[in-house]
Amino acid sequence: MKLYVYDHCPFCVKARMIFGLKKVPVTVEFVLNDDEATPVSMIGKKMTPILEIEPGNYLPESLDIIHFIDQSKTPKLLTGERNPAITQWLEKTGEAIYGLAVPRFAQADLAEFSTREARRYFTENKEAMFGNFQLLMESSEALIRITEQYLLELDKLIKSPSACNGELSEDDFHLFAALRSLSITRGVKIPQGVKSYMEQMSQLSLVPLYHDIAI
Ligand SMILES: N[C@@H](CCC(=O)N[C@@H](CS)C(=O)NCC(=O)O)C(=O)O
Repeated sequence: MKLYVYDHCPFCVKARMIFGLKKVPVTVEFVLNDDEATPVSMIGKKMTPILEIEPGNYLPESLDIIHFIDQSKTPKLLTGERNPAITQWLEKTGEAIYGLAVPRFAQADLAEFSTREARRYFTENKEAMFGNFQLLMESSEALIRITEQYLLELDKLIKSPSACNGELSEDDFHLFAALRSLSITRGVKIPQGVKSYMEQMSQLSLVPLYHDIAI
């Protein structure tokens, strides 16, 4: 199977995670960010992640990919209950986490930006959604301070480094994807419980954090 992704894309992170967690082999293909033709030829629109189950048979949508792979082989991994407090935490923190992460992605050495045109395409599209990147970078200090407060709240919600609610659930995919995005930001103080969770989930899911290239 092949999984078509952008490295920065949190939905793609969720889809990549299930392969590592479930130990199902997959070839991860990074699509250039301005390559509209490849995803459109597969699923009729420009969107990743896309799983190529077999040649010509494509499955989009991160949650559909997660459940498809989880059901493909026993034992099923997503057996835990969700915690509404994790959903609420993700809703309230999204603006700060992605306000920090998105302008940094635009500067990072990621596979989907290996041409100048692809990086420019991302910058133009995402500035229209998130606002001017230079201004966002200038508000980093304030955004980091709010995020650090949020992380202290999250530290109390995480029950285990290998599953935020104690048993693996959809919450882990949403939460790790957001925290992995945050890891592109240098200088954020991360409480020990959150740090252990990020490191353990990264190891189990085989999705590396961005600490080495953090900006
Ligand atoms: N509902 C989809 C959302 C996927 C999505 O929004 N992907 C973004 C990347 S993060 C995308 O491909 N956007 C088009 C673009 O970046 O040009 C899923 O869960 O897989």
